[in-house]
Amino acid sequence: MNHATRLSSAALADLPADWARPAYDRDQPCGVVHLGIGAFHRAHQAVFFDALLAAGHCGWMIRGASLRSPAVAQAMNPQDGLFTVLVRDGAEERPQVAGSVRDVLVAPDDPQALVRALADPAVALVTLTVTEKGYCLDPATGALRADDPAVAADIANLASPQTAPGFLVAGLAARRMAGVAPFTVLSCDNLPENGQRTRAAVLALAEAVDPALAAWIAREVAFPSSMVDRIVPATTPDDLDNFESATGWRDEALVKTEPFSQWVVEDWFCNRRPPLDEVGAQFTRDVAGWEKAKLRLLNGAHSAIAYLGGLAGYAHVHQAMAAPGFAALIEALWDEAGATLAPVDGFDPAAYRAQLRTRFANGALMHRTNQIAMDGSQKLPQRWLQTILEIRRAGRAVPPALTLALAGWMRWQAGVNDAGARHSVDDPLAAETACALANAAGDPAAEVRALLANNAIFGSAFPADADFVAQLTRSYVFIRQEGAAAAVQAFVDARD
Ligand code: CS2
Repeated sequence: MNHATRLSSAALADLPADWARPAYDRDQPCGVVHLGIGAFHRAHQAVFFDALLAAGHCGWMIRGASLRSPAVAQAMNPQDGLFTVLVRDGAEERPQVAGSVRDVLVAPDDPQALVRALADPAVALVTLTVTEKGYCLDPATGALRADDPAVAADIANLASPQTAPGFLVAGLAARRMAGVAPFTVLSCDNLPENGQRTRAAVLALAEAVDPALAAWIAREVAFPSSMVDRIVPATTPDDLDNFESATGWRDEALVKTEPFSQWVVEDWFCNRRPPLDEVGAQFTRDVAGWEKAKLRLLNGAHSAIAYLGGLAGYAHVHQAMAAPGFAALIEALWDEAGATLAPVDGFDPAAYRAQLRTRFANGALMHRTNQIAMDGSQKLPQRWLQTILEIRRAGRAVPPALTLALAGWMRWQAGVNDAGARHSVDDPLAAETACALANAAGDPAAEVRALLANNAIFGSAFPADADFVAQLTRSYVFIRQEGAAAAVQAFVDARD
């Protein structure tokens, strides 16, 4: 067996000549702290900052932080923060080593170290990818979940925070005390008006700790919204091993992704603004339209593929997209969602849809349906439910594709697919959905009603919409009896 070399600063010069790598001085201040340094951050924001540093803009190194697990720190710190981005499309594979991450802190190991990093005057920007549930908000109302034990712990003891809003408040409090200007808080999660939501979470937590601090934050801190887009499947142990045997390099922090990448950022900063527009991002006054279109078209379709495709036994997005009926179902879902979108300057829905067809067909990504199926309770409101509500409030017919997708989510909660194979339901509300199903004692209509009664996900309008409940129940019963593959086929046949 040959011995692979682990990626590190010392080994940079030995990389294959055609791999892109950082040629800039990495020993410069961190202007960014990133909360939630997973694969998505590495393949998206960190690549933009790598380009910024490569273009000669100084002071934009990133200090990463994991709020839960030490895994990323263990992968990246021995590599001096370096990692490879593998851009994959068809047979084409382009490795690029990115250098924008300095190091990674593990918040639970040393929360004060992260608060100190946030208080560093060189830091002008805090970016976040903490996933939907990381904001500790009620998915239906967007209010801070004061009943969450971690939120309650942060309010009781801000000296040792646990949550993302808690760290932001503690970091801002330290800066205020020291007379240092606040950082800009930039959410990069798939939530509508993610800046406003982050602001609401931070202000609610600050208010509970110190109303004067909350007032200062409300006055001084910018919380731009942003739309982020790049498909980044979770890296698997096989990906690491295959990379090692193909190249002779071991990279524990490798990420694989698609060529496409987009970042639209609201132009609202209270501290230095990184000139991201020079490296392909867009600054705009109004991100809401972009976010809504991306969430309803890309993510909405993704979740439909995840549940219906997963139930039908397709492990990967491209396989589901090639299966009978799925492409037509997704077109129907896009028609339904597209009708709720107001025109956005610079956004061409037809071109976007065409691009999505190609992106979803990229088999080299091996994007798992299971990965997208995670945390559905946190994703459904912005991906499907708001769309359905708007359609119904406008007095229009129940949208059948979105309704079928929702029936697929409901069936997914049972933890068993069309073929009887079991899957785990990876969701913070999994215990609640399991309990709802158990209480319905095998009656499908009662199962639908029990799941819809979950206020945190659905609010109160859905159970009261009789036509919608009837159609949802029909779709659910069909999936339960015939399977999701047959339900998708029947949906398409009925439209022909
Ligand atoms: C996906 C997203 O896992 C999911 O829920 O829908 O991560 C999706 O791949 C990205 O938003 C693409 O930008």
